[in-house]
Amino acid sequence: MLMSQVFAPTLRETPKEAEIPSHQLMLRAGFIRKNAGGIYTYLPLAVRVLQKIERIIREELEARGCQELLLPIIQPAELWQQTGRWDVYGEEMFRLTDRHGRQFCLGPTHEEIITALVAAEVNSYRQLPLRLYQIQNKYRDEIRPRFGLMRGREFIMKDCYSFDRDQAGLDESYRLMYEAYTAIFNRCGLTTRPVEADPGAIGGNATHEFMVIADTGEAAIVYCTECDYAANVEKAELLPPAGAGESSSVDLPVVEEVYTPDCKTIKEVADYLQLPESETIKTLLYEVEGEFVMVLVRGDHTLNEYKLAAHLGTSTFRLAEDDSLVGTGFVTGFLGPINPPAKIRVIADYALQAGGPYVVGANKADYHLRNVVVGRDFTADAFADLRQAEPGDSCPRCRGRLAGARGIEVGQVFKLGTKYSKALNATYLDENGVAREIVMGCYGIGVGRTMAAAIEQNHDEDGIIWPLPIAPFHVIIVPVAYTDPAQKELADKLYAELTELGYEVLLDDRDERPGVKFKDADLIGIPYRITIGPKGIQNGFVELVTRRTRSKIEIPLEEATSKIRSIIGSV
Ligand code: 9G3
Repeated sequence: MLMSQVFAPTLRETPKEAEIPSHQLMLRAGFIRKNAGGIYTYLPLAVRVLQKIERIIREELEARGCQELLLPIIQPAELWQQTGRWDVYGEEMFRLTDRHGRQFCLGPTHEEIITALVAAEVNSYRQLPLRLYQIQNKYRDEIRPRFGLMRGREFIMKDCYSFDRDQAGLDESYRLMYEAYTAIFNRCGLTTRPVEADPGAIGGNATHEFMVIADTGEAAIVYCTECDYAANVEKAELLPPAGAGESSSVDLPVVEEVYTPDCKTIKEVADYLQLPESETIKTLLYEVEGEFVMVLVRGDHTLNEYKLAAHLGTSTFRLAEDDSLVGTGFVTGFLGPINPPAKIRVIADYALQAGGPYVVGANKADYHLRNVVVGRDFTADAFADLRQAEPGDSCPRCRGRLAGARGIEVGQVFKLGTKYSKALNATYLDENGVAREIVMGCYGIGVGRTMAAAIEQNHDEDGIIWPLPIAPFHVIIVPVAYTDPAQKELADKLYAELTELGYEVLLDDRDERPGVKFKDADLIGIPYRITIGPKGIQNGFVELVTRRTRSKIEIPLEEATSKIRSIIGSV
């Protein structure tokens, strides 16, 4: 294709609202344009990349027995009411009413739709396993769409759903999808890391997120430096501390009250008493289904609310507001587990089974208690894994050291179980004619997010560096002056020969200064550039520049095509 014809309006300046490289570069290189917050137009160069990612996805899924279908974007409210999710997602769901006053949503995901389809059409074990997928726009009214395609309100997702007879069947489908995802992201030239994640509201029992490791990633992950354990920090498990509860407290000083005027936060108390935050206990009061629960973590640790939800067996809880403490006797900033003003359930993070003595709130304004020994001066109703994992913690699998990284979630795989098949009555008759619930899994890939993540992982100060398998074009031929007949003849010849070999070639035929053409080629990120200039013509060579390494080599004209082919390889 001729550069003068490509609709890729490039920008010299970086638009100020773009904060991360992929967003900045896709705007500057003419890949996307914004229509509204979180809603974008994909321009031709972006569509070429999306199509390559989608082709890789289709090949890997079809090779594992998945069949593509296309589900409606407009979804009737009834199905979501049957699964009880119509009121769960609130503002995030785009809702609309048709001319007859019937309620619909724009599909944020398709569990309901696909399960209703299978419930209606599958009734025998002979039809299972069934794996269906689509590549389709999704709609989620994000409160703060940002980072371009990373967090949009309309985005392209590949969503796949597996339907099996039983858990063993689901385990097999899950394994196949996990394997497919590894292949897909490898073939896209992306380094991803699957991490254990928290199933959240979707339900089900197991889930992994495929993360592209990038400093701009929104997800915080920890991974073990010794084994292959990795997890989203929301989910990362921690073991009880070694030697928990062994320390004898016989000769430790008794609890004493200490005046800590207006010291409400852990930092203020630790600073005032001149001790590390690790020797204090953070006391949090939660309202859980109408009753107070006291949650204790070490002062320097962070409570992980996903783990609290898992321990409590519900996610409907919230931190008690100050005004809801009025009249209860609890004093904000001076809360503690000793002599609370009312009988209260106390749960504590594992870490408090060791260490100490600690400082805790005295349940009295401006006072704390010191020398508190867990087990002697108070005990919790339960000790659990409640704190947020951090780099430096011990791996829950091998006790190796955990390291931290940021990740971009480009895919996720879920074991759903029967949550949706139960709600929508998707059953099959087994060999003995007994009705059984279908066991489901669901598997998503953010296609636009994968393109953006590829840029986050592959760019430099001059622009994008596309991995060859998903590059919009493989080679760009840049004559210094296409108006020069000799350069034009050579450029056209190379273009024809490389195209004949199956490469996708751009030819920059524009009457622009060479510097402008080179900069555009670097910005757009075409993996290989062939420069044709007067010196080259004279001395019989062309120059091949590799975008990623910036290496430049001169190739004699007569062997240009074959040499270039040996360097680029097959596509
Ligand atoms: C909603 C809204 C937002 C949502 C959901 C539902 C996330 C919702 C989770 C999933 C799970 C999997 C199939 C492909 C892979 C991911 N945000 N999720 O269910 F109504 Cl507004 O989408 N779905």
